[in-house]
Amino acid sequence: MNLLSSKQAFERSCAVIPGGVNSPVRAFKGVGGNPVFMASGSGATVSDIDGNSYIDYVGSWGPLILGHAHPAVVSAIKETAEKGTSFGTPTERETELAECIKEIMPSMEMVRFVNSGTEATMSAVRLARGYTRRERIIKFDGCYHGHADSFLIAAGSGAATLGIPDSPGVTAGTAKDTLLARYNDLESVRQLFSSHKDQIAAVIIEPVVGNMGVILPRGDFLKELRELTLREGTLLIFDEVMTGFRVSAGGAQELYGITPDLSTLGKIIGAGLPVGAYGGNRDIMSQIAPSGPVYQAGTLSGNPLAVAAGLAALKTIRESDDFYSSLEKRSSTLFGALHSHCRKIGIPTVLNRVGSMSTLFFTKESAVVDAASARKAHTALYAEFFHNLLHRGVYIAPSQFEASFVSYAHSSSEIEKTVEAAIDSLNALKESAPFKSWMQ
Ligand code: KE4
Repeated sequence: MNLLSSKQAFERSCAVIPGGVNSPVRAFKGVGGNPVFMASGSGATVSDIDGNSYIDYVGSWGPLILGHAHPAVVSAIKETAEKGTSFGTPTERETELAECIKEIMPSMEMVRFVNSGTEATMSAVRLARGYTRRERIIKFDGCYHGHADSFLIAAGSGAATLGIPDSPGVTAGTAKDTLLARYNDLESVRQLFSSHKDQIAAVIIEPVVGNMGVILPRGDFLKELRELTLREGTLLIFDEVMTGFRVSAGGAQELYGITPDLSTLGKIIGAGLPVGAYGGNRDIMSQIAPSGPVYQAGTLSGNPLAVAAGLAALKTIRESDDFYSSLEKRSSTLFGALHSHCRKIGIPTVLNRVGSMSTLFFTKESAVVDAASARKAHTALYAEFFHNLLHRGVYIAPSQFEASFVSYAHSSSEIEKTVEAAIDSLNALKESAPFKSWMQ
């Protein structure tokens, strides 16, 4: 496979863009080698600047649940652009999109649009602090909520500890207000509440984790977290930037039957254009300026193009009578085939999947249930698997700690082709030196 133009393009971009990319995970640091520069996409396929085509399971990291360049989305963007790209005034389409979200996710009685998932989560946390007049938040080790300072906090030693900055530039003053718990471990949350009584404004969680690779909530974890936060007067924020409209129409909150106080959205509601949103009940959301004192603003928030794309996507999803059932079928066929082949040829793996988001962990652990168990995965083997697939025309997430996604555009023949390429890739992996030394 010729990747020369991508290599040259990367050398060129590294001269003017830090790391040659506009978001770190695109740089292939998790799998090695040079990133592939894409030129176009259509349906389930992307094509790079060397003319290679790939069946795409990244889907721009989640937004493209309809696939690339869906006709309804493209024509909505075209028609809107011809009437102007932004006015900096309210427009009726924003209200329409908010009403649509509220109908599908009733916990979001009121919605505010922003331009990214990060803006949504940072605004939701500010709102929770303003509403409760408390300062600390709890997040879970390994969960990612965007790059706002409060979220860039690594786990210190142990699971329940004061946060330490995960990035230069995050001050100790910020870090001290972010407490860390362990995902799927309610006791680690209880400990924080008892040691910080009446100080915790919010617990923010990825209800299904996508950013440690996919990790599912176990048993009554989410239900008990909801009950605990209600007892403590702490707001529960479901970060559904990835899971919203992904794991079911109404997101994880519908799938698991939990009503959070605030939810954050992104990705799919923009169908590939920059959108984020946060929302919750009227009492809380009315605290947001200009109806209340908690300030939040944005030049292009709710801009016509992104709103038109999001409306077209949600309308297309709602008009389909088998959207999530067919996604479920295709996803279970694909990932089920991969996992059973690993078992057949003796490659230790754990498959975590909810609907069309999934991660195959190369690990000897019996289960991957939190950051600690996820980090035991053999990232070099994942990297080998990634490149084996890439050279067979299949593009999955370039990191063991990310999710891969099936879209509605993935046809059964593309799924079959992917299974074939994956079986070849796994057979080759089995014969590789890293695998053999791992199994000694
Ligand atoms: P953005 O600011 O990247 O739009 O959204 C941040 C965010 C918030 N919450 C969750 C649950 C998320 O998954 C994200 C962003 N996800 C990553 C993929 N793991 C975006 C990819 C990237 O960083 O380039």
